[in-house]
Amino acid sequence: MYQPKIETMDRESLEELQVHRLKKTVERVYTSVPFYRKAFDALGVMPDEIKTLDDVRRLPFTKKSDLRENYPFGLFAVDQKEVVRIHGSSGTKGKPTIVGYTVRDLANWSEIVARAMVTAGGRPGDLFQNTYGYGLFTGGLGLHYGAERLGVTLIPMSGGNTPRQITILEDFNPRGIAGTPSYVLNIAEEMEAMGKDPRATSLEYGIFGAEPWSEEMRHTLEEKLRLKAIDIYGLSEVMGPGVAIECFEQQEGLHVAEDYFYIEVIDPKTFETLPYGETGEFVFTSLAKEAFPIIRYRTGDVGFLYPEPCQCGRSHLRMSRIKGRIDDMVIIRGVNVFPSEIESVILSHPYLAPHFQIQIDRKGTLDEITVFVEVEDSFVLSAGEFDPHGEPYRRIRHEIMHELRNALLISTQVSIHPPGNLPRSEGKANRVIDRRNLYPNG
Ligand code: DLL
Repeated sequence: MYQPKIETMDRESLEELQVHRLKKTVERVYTSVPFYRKAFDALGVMPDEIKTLDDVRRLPFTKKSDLRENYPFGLFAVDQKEVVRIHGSSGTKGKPTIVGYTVRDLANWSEIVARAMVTAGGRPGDLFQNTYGYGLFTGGLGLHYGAERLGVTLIPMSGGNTPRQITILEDFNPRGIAGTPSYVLNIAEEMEAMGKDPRATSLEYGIFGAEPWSEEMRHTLEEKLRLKAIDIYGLSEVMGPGVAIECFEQQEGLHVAEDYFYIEVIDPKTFETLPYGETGEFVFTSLAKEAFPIIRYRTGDVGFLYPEPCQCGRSHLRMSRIKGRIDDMVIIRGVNVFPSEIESVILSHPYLAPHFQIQIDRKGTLDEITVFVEVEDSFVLSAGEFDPHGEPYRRIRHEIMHELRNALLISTQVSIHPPGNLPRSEGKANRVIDRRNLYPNG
């Protein structure tokens, strides 16, 4: 079995390796990136003062806006000629955030993804369908080279063209698939619409991530496609997919590739590092990157670190599934709500399709949520032609409002839609329509 010793290394040796790499990284950014030199100087911290992992807390944070302000190559620590690949993340506003990789960075990344694939239940010789988009997005090429490194027969489908995805799935019989949970769900539904049975494919495991998804979404995918749904996490600023992944043995918590990344959880208000078990914002420091080293990157992703080791035997820390992004969190009368909590309610409902969108409006000084949901065909069959004012539809709408209220402790509006009416995803699903800044004065 491909399981490098590093994954089961005792904590002491692992932390020794982390400190060694951290020192080199800190030295590298201080000498090669003016942005970091300035930030270190402003805090009065010199690279040679960083001697232990706890010293990381003395280092400055890096934010997405710092990448934007240094667009495109201002945070690179090597000459552009040494950068052999560029990736980026589109985000929601303005220019993409750009990152770069040297030859060694790409080799390390492939190694990390190869390890991740094994952790997910993959093995050399597998056929594997990659539906992550190829391009500036790290999903496509990241999985691609990791799979090749492992010795997997990789089918580089990229996203979209769903009928062709289905043909390949049926003709090639892959054991594994990768994609956003929302897009692979879309493929399964298209199969059903064509009268095919998505449970009858050859798939045994799916590597899903790049967007927040809930435990209920996992059940839906596992049920619809009869496979094991594994959560993979990553972000371009830190590397791309593979920063952390669940093990197929436990499927609980994502093992962080700690030999390459140092993880912290901070309180986003006080910036204090939180103990294991407490929920806050994930922060990463890269330990071995050349082209784009990053110090204490504030991901905006919310979750916690498991205090106890995993039963699978890997010694690397586990991060929780991402609850959501701080930017997507809505605060309604003091209660924090993440779209994934709404997803959990919708996917547990027998008559709702696993699709939804959330619209946030500001009425005066108050935020208001409207949840757009879609009824299943089976409901229309029993309730009669879709009519949002008709009795069965009004009843189900009230039922959902009630369930959302119980789960979220706030009231939401619900807008009910006929089957197939809400947008389907071909990559990262767009769950939140934020209209708060459209009419800032209410
Ligand atoms: O989404 C990298 C990736 C590709 C991860 C394929 C997994 C699979 P970015 O486009 O830079 O990179 O977006 C990163 O996506 O900060 C999270 O908010 C979100 N995200 C990524 N993985 C997960 C996950 C890729 N498993 C941003 N669960 C991150 C929840 C995720 N959110």
